[in-house]
Amino acid sequence: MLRYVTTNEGKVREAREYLQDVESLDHDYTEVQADDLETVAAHGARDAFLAAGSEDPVIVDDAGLFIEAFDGFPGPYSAYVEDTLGVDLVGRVAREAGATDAAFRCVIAYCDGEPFEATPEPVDRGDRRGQDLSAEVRGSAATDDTVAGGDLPVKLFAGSVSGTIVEPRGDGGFGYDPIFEHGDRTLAEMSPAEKNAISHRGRALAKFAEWYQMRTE
Ligand code: ITT
Repeated sequence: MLRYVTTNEGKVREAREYLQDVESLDHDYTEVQADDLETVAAHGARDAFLAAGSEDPVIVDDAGLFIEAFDGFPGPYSAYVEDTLGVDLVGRVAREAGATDAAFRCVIAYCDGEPFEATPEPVDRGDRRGQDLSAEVRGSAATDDTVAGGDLPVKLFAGSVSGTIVEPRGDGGFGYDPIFEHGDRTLAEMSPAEKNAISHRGRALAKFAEWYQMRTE
């Protein structure tokens, strides 16, 4: 059984549209401080796989709001900023600064303790930034000797959606959805299926679900 490791029920609701057999696992994995979602998600997936103490595969999803004129802030710090400033204030500051172009990004990290077949997707970008990743990009890095502790192979799936920061509207979704407009509606004004069809998470989940089906066939 695939486990979606998160403390956020909203994420699991969205994932169920793509994955029939998924259980949420409420494990608050240690979020490393990093300036990219990939690193955070990869660490989280390894941590959760080991903590779960079973053979079940896990996915961790790290997401964030990236405001263009603020150099991507709050980005990987979106949860902290939501808890401290709050969504409404982030929206107000962005609008007053004229910094309304933004994107949501989501990275799903998968770990089942096993290596992966060669694939065009980068593998295991978590711990070795700055080193030669070309072998990983070719898919050859996930060999048996990487299957240990912090070096567990992780596969990453990314999705993004661009939009505009607006005054809060709508009561669906979660997090920053009310201040993020795509087309003429905020994500909080969309049904879960409509949000999934265009969202960062929906796009990452669609890629993951297709790959996971092949892996489990
Ligand atoms: P877990 O880490 O336990 O999965 P979390 O809510 O902390 O739960 P993230 O760190 O990925 O998850 O979330 C970063 C922030 O971005 C957080 O404030 C979320 O509310 C927000 N966020 C993530 N996905 C979102 C989405 O689809 N729509 C709106 N806000 C989102």
